[in-house]
Amino acid sequence: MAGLRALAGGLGRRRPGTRLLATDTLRVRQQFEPPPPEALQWFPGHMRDGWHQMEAKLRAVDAVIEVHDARVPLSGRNARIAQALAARPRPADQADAGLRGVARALAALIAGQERAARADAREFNCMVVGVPNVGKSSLINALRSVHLRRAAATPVGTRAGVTRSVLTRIKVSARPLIYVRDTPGVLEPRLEGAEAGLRLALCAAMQDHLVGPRLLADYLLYWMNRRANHAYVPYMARPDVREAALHMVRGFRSGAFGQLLLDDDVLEDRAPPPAG
Ligand SMILES: Nc1nc2c(ncn2[C@@H]2O[C@H](COP(=O)(O)OP(=O)(O)O)[C@@H](O)[C@H]2O)c(=O)[nH]1
Ligand SMILES: [Mg+2]
Repeated sequence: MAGLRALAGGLGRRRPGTRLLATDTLRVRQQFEPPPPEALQWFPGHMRDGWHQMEAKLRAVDAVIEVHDARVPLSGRNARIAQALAARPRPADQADAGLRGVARALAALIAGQERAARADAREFNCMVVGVPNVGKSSLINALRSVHLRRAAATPVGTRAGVTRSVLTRIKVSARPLIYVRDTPGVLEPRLEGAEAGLRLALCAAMQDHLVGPRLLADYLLYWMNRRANHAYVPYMARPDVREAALHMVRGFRSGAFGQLLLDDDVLEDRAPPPAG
């Protein structure tokens, strides 16, 4: 419970002496104090360059595959990408389409494509875009492995910022002949609101050191509490409580609480009756 109270009160917000709260009377924050905007601004040089490279290549591609993280389907939308693609036909969203679904959608799109300008072109060129760390490179590698049974051609990473420039074309299918360009993830230079930024940061769309684990955990805690989702309690509280318990026992053994007579009550019962 001590762990729960510390968590429910928000990291670093616990006041000493506050009463333990039972889960059913848990009072949680109704608002999250936003971090300073600069904590969530991330548009480093490689993104700026990547964006210009992408814009330049956009005109030369037959299709754009926009990859989204299902945990942030809205916070992960990049208005700049949407604007740049506004003039192009957009196929319906392929939510949860799976790899074969994506490949099918791509093939259908390609089959129906007006290619008046380059009707003689033999191959199709696509570009994969999306915010950082959303699975763009993984998708390309998976398409390549499903269609060509070839090894990975573009590096995948758990951190944002692994793909740093618009890479050369990667072949992902032979019939029809399809090439895909990987791109660096781009975040908007100015994010829409702190919560969108924190949600993206939780999904590792920014490098963790920028926002910091404390703010990330605090926001996640706020988010879960607001939804009465306490799944973090067994996950978090158990090791915390054990650690706290060990600390307390060690403190007792080392005399940190003074000389405590554990048997004081038993001794009192046995005390001889007062004389007289
Ligand atoms: N859970 C889950 N993780 C994925 C998926 N696709 C990629 N990942 C992981 O997300 C991380 C980033 O993938 P990557 O392809 O490098 O993303 P990119 O930055 O958009 O190119 C890696 O740790 C991948 O293993 C997916 O569909 N589901
Ligand atoms: Mg990548």
